[in-house]
Amino acid sequence: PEGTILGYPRIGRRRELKKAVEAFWAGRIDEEELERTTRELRASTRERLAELGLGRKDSAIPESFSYYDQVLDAAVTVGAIPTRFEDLRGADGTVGLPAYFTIARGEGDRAPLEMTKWFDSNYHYLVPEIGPETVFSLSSDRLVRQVSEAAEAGLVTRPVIVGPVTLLALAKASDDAPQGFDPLSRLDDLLPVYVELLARLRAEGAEWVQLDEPALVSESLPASVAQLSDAAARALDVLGRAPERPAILVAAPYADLGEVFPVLAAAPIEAIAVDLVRGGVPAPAAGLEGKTLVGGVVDGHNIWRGDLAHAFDRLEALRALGAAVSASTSTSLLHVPHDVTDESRLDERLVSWLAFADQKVQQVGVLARGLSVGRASIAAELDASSAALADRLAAPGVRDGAVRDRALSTADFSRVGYEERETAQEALGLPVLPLTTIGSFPQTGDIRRARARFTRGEIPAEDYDDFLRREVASVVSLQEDLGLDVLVHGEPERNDMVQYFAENLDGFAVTEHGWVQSYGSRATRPSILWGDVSRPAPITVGWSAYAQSLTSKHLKGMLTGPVTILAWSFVRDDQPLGETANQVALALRDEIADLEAAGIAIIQVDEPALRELLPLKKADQPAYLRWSVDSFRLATGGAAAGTQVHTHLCYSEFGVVIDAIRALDADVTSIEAARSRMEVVADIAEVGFDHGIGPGVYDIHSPRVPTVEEVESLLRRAVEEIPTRQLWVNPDCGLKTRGYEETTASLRNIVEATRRVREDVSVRV
Ligand code: THG
Ligand code: ZN
Repeated sequence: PEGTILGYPRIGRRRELKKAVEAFWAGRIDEEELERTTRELRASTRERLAELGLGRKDSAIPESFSYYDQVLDAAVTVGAIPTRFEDLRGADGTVGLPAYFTIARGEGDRAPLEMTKWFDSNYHYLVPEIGPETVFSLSSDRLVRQVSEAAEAGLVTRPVIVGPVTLLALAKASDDAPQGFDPLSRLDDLLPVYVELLARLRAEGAEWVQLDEPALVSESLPASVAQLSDAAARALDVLGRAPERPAILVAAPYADLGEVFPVLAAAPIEAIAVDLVRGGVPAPAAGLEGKTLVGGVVDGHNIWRGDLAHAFDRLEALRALGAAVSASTSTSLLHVPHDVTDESRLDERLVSWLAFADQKVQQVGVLARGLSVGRASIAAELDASSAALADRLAAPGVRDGAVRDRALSTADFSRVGYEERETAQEALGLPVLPLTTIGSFPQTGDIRRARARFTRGEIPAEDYDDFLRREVASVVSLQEDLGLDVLVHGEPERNDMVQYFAENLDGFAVTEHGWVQSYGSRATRPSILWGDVSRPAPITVGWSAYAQSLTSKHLKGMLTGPVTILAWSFVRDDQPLGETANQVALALRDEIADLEAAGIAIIQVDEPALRELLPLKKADQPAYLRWSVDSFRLATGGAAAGTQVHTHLCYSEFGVVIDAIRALDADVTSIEAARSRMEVVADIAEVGFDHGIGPGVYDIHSPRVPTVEEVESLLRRAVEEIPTRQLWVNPDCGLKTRGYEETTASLRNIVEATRRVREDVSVRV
């Protein structure tokens, strides 16, 4: 086909998948009903894509549904499941839906697969575990059945599956594997299962199959580009020579293919999809004759309507390579919401600048028509797109003089030296091993219901405000009862740590139905950062000051940092990210000044996403680390020496970003550590990190309550490695997703464990 997309959102326009899957987990519907609901969802997706212009019979419609995650799908399809779940296979060796969900979510003592970020998107996949013991065998025919489901409806669709190289490159060595085992070493054993799958798909009528191989563009995986490239050559040689198979499209999105492109060009496959939003038009390569190049020119990462004329130019440049050319999205549309026409409350002018998934499918349709009939046939659409872009760049608010006139000096990015701050902060009177939490307390059903009723206009603002105040008061008194040292207000007023700020800053818009899958059944609604950012009024000061008025302990102000606000929003693409980050930073800087004026002496600026935005290409990383660190320093650089600035990062992978974390120059940094049983403290000690550090002692991702002894042993491990004057005691992350029962029990145990350790380390040295 002349136009296609690499994948489509799976959650449903009204999050039907989430509702069905969660109902199944809760036992409210049975497997048959889940199958029926999702079958309807898949059917309506195909119909929608056909209506939007993708061909019904020419494999233009991707078969890209997943019940939970596409990497888990591929692992289960080839039977690569950890030994601890082997007993869940059916009598015929297949892995059914209940087993699939158990592998995704864990059960009792059986830990689920680990979850991590999918390339530079905000999607999280499950990490396969593969060892020498893994027996590859076709263990699920779900993809095959989806192809036949489509065939029954008279459609020829294109099944999509994560390819063998990416599956292994993203896997980690299983628990049973020897030290240093590399899952990629199992490639030759895995390929026959893919060969068998291809034959099954072909037999079911599939004319094309799409193998997703984004690992080939990444420089951030354990395998080197050379190893990946070599693996791809071997894999495609085997798959390409398979006797019975559909035509193969290899998609390698998210960045430039670089030196791997010639390897794909030479492989015995029929098509290659390249990301022309993140990457360039490849150089000519041998082997392209007779192949199709699928040009990913419509941005799958972002919600901007973009420059269609420029997109068409790139397709024409691609044509010059001598292959047939087809128009596509740069990545799967998994990363964008369904349909901008569902948004009734967005400003009309803003809407005219946007394209969600359905609009992007239409854009692909336009480009495809241009490819087949000629540029002149789509001139009107190209002009309309250029006009919308020009309108956007000139619109009020996109450039705000007052924001741009704020001159920055180098001094704005620095505070006085750490020693001087440490001395000034002695006035805070904190004990050794100060106890605190990350910021949020449980978002109970009551809180969610009250917010929903307020949003729908069913309760007046004053009542909602009173409700929130009572929540804050109860969270403060709970922390006092428990004996924590630095208290928080619990954030009941925040729906989400980014959306809350977006709603209170100028330059952002928020959507009503703009859900994007984050992992499994969970989604977020990224805000749209479309204009220059400014703060019309203080945001958090009222809540923090109120909470502080209730206690004589220190109350920690809670802000979300500039990098995280950018990372979890759809960000304008008309200026460098660093510039946008600095605008957000200035708004936060003003907020910090107001918090200080309101008597708040400890302020946390969370940057859990600092690691997430790290570019895939090594060459791009230094510039990113520079602007991201700078924006944090600009946000916090105005804080007085006596104000203690905290930050929180949601992961323990200290390594790659340690220099950046150090450069943030926060007085105290809290990080995840409980799951890795404090392994991270050794790294911290090794690099000589000398500021305050709070390695988490409670894994909040699990409902388990850690015992006093467990926490005590973690703390003793930390105390051995890190000078006590640097150490803080806190959970791994915010408590928002936990219930009160386990939160209270866990915090009580943390306080007791800390009391025991303090007896031995009473001085802050
Ligand atoms: N906020 C935003 N983006 C994020 C996170 C966040 N991206 C990364 C990480 N955290 C993703 N983690 C989650 C965790 C929980 C949920 C979503 C992403 C979640 N979502 C609810 C759901 O799908 O039911 C909806 C939340 C709501 O009702 O607002 O539970 O913290 N911006
Ligand atoms: Zn966290």
